[in-house]
Amino acid sequence: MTTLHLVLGDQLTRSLSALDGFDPAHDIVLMMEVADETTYVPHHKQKIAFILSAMRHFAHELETEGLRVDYVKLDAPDNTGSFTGEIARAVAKHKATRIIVTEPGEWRVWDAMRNLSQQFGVPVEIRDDDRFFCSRARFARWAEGRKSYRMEFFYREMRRETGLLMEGDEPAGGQWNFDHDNRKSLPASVRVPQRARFEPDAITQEVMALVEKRLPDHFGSLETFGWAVTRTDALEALTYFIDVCLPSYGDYQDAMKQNEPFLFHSIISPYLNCGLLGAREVCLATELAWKKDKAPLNAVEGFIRQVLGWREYVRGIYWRHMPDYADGNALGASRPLPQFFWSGNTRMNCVSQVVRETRDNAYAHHIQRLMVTGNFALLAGIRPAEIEAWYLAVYADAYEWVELPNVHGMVMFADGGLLASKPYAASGAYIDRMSDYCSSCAYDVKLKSGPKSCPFNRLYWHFMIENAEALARNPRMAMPYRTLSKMSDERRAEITREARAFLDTMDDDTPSAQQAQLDL
Ligand code: FAD
Ligand code: DLZ
Ligand code: SF4
Repeated sequence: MTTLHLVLGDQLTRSLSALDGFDPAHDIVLMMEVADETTYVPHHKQKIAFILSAMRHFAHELETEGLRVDYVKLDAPDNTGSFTGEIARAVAKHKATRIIVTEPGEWRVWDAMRNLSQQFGVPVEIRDDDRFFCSRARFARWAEGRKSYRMEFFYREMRRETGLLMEGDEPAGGQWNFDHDNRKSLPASVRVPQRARFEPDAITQEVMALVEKRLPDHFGSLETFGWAVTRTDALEALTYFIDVCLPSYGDYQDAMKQNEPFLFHSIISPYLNCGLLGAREVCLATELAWKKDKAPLNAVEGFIRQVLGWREYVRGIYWRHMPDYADGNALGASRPLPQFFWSGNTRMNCVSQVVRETRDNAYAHHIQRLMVTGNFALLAGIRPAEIEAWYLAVYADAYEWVELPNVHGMVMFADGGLLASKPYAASGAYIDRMSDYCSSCAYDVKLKSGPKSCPFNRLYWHFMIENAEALARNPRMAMPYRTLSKMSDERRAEITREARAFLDTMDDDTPSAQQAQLDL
């Protein structure tokens, strides 16, 4: 009587529910590297190498502990290339009579797993993923009867339920929210901490060579690979964050700086999402830093809000509304994704910086994702499915359950306001306030029209004009629409003309194309 216990690439946690009750005498852990997962979007090379290397290290740890692991490598001769194909082979090979799996993180994989039993004629048990604070059922109870959701109310319930940063029934420090203190730009005098790279070991190097050989055209560079691929190293990264970066995390949470991709962020999302770190342990560790006076409350609350609040909230929305959630396009956005999202080849310095850092690191921090590339995609009216596929491909932490609500809901407002009460649309002034990008840009952030004016300024008002029907009645959009109503017809016509001219030629907005025009 052999039971197959599946461990997927984002389930690398020893206490995973699928491993409960594992019987070393009879049972087998099945782990599969499969072509389907590496290519369903053109994942960044670092993302693939990170996941496969972390999987191989995790399998090795299980084996060292005495568990039998059937580990299928990507280049194994009989590898069928899909989860279902590999499970079918393993069921036959081990004469398995039962399959156990923890609920997969993505809807498409969960859908495939729930049909396995019928396909193979063996019972399949799908267990809850208890690595999250809020189960799917718990979120459904919270969401019941609400037409739209607001993170703040969900988060307060989670704080009460977990007791994190609580003093009795009251929030620590008498306040739930320190966002107001957490919007500082970065003064030039503040030194940004160095980040250590984890040197690729033999296993990682083998995986990197495999990725380079099989997927040479995927986005991104492997040269700068420095991710932790074991729990021990991921814990080291967490400790460094808490000791060195956390005290300033709150203050500079929204800041951006030229050539400084990490600032005071934790850079632990890939580890949390693949299971090397747990959400509870990182929240408790940061809370402890506050209790020991090693980090201020605005920093620790700001961090816990992201993990206990936003992370659980977006997952709840994903599972409550999939598979239909992905289909919406409330603003009817229809423009194709420009090439410079892959090349970084644009004169907009902010966009170019974020794309190039993304290519080098498979990472950008939240405000870069939301207010630079995201804001641009929103203002330019990029087709939601295209920009969603981009975000899913390019970041080491990207899995659909967390990427989709952030992009579809928070960035593109494609869900019509289910996740956020208003679109995060902003002109160049926001980017100028929160970064030093504008001072080295070919465009002038102070100009609102003309060929040298910042494209974010031109596109901002065009976005408001184009989407007036959907947005003008939103009370949180009252201010921009009041300003718009005072603009003359001529000014509106000029905005539309200039924005369209930019949008129609934006892929030619490269330094070399501009030079070619000057040379004519
Ligand atoms: P920190 O700033 O140090 O934050 C700590 C942790 O909080 C993160 O590790 C992450 O687990 C969590 N967190 C913070 N913000 C969010 C959020 N909005 N949603 C969910 N969790 C959050 N995060 C992903 O993990 N995967 C994604 O695919 C992803 N796609 C995104 C796409 C867009 C357009 C936007 C705006 C945000 C996206 N995020 C995503 C959220 C956030 O940008 C990243 O979690 C964060 O940048 C990761 O870096 P960090 O670990 O240094 O974060
Ligand atoms: C992202 C990813 C990649 C690139 N490769 C694999 C893989 O070969 N095997 C695997 O088990 N998981 C991989 N993953 C992560 C999966 O896509 C992830 O487990 C599912 O999306 C969860 O539903
Ligand atoms: Fe970005 Fe505009 Fe600033 Fe250039 S001027 S960096 S395009 S916000």
